[in-house]
Amino acid sequence: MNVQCISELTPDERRVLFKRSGGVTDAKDTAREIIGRVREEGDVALRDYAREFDGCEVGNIDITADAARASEELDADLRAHIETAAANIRAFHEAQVPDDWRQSFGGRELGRRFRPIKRVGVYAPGGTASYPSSALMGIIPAAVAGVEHIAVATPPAETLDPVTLAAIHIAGADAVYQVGGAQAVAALAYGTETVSSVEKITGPGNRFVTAAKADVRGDVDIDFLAGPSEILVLADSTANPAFVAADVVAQAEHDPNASVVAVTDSEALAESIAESIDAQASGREREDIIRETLSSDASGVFLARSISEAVLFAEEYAPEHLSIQADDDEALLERIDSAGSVFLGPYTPVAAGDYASGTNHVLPTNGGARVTGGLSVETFLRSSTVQRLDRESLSNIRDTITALATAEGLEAHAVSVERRFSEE
Ligand code: HSO
Ligand code: ZN
Repeated sequence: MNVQCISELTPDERRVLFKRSGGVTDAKDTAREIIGRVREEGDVALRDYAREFDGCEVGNIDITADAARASEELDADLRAHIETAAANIRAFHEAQVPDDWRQSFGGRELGRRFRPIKRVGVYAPGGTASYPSSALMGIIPAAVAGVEHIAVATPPAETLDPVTLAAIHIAGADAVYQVGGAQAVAALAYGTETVSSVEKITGPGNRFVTAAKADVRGDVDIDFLAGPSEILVLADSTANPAFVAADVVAQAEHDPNASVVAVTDSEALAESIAESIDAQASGREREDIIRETLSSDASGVFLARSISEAVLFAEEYAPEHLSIQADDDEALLERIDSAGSVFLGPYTPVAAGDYASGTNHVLPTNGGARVTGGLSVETFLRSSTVQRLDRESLSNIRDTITALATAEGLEAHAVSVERRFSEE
């Protein structure tokens, strides 16, 4: 890997780094066509698409019982580890549950109430990206929020991944369907004979899933459009280059379209990180994918002229995962606003958050961290406001309401207030 100086990047090179896109645009037309067919033909379309895209004949679309069985039959040791991860994820998400509140604002009693969305759909990716951990991350926050009906869609296969099925069951899904891609999103959004429709669809998937989520948004709610994994490690001269490289290589193995970046103000460290990345990529089971990710223009080791330049670079990048490996990591964190999930210090590998520390790994990519956070309990809650005024607190804002209503030409609004004071 070469080290590039931030100050020497061309505008085009900067654009590739900062305006990442998951290639969703190309998938839009296909996704729309699939959605249309699922809406018209229901289960028949789901079975046809399983044949065409997944190369398998689907018997039962509803595999809820198979997931329960997979969990019973799972190797006891692995099951215990899934339960440990699930317990840690549950604990962190339980701490997020907001309390309803009411407060007096000059006699006006105002408050907020939080209630779970009733029916949600969680997409659990399959194929080479079949991640039991993502099933836990998608389902547990919904369960903690108190969602009544959690439906899970996972792509069909000749043999479904038993570990993912078990994780889906352990996390607390109410219904499990074998349906993948844009057709899964369509089925969850509009329903078929077998799949009952939901009010919100969450979870990461391939670009067809993401394009379909963008398409159905409006008819149903969605979380956000997540793309391939990203990591940015912000390091100073005190960082251990082998640790930095290990985290970079780890996220690089997800997908050739992943983006992996290390940025530092130390030239010596930049060189050692680059060397260590090359060395650690060698011999890995997924070396091909890792090498492809590393060679992309959206990945690299970057040298800043100062730690401030490195911080600005990280902030502009707005990565899904930000790892800070520096002497005063808390001070650097203070200067960062845009990151999906932050990992501080040498003993906090991103893989800890990917699997078992308890935080969620379904996070905004492609700069989405500028406007949103990752999956959380709030993703599955809605809020309403509540208020009670008495005669006195209403009279305090009476003239203000009447003046604004009159300015808007809405006389009946003004009258609805004045009536309260004219009946004495
Ligand atoms: N790093 C991924 C999540 C994941 N890692 C699943 C391992 N398994 C999210 O960007
Ligand atoms: Zn990962």
